[in-house]
Amino acid sequence: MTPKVALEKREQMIREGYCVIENILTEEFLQELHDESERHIAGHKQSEKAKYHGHYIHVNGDESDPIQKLLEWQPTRESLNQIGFGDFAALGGVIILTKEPNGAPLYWHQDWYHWDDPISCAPWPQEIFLNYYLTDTTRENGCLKIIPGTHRKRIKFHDILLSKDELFGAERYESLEEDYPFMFDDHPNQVDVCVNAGSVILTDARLLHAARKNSTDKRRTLFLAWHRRPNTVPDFWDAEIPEPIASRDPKVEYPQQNVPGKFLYG
Ligand SMILES: O=C(O)CCC(=O)C(=O)O
Ligand SMILES: [Fe+2]
Repeated sequence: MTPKVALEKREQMIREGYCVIENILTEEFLQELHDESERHIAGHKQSEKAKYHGHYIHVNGDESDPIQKLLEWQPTRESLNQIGFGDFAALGGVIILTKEPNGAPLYWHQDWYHWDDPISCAPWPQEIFLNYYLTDTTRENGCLKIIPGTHRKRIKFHDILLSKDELFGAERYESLEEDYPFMFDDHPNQVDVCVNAGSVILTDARLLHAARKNSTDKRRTLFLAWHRRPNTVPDFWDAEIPEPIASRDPKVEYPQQNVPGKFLYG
């Protein structure tokens, strides 16, 4: 990656909340990961509760050599370094996620659990997930869709989507239908992020995202790896530091909160 491209990726992460690094895995390693995923899927029963996720399998690096190799993959580490994200550390495992043939779409959501922490208004990412795709993704087989900028800017969707508490707490999940208002709808600003097998999408945990259904007869598989950086201002940051972060007390423990509050600005 040239320094210019690396800077563009960083700026896209800050402005839009996602970016793509093409062809980060070799053909040989892709095959190894494919074999590893099929082995895990063969021994796994897809739970009815996970109908919108497909297979959802946590695997730690210490249980699997190929997964440990993925978590330490040099081309990824180099790219993160070049982008200025070298202080992001992997959380130790991956989630294998499929869309089975004719598999359901995934509802709109975001995966940030620290909305009550002032760090939530950081212009830079604090927590990201790396989605490594083992198959090409298209609008037909379950590509990721995202709404750019929603990691830092409140839109109407934030107020009308079911929160995860509402979704899981009231056991609505089991009865959630694909025509439930807004949860699976298209949004005028959404972007389909279609990639080649072996590419990785970096996504800010705060970003609103979903996945299309798989209307093909082939499984779509991805490896999702969570990465986190310390609660500090990144070295590359030379613009203004938002006041809530400048005055943030690092000793305070904030309870988990997936619903955006005052730190997501309108
Ligand atoms: O399976 C996908 O395409 C995305 C998965 C996801 O966003 C999640 O599990 O939180
Ligand atoms: Fe997600």
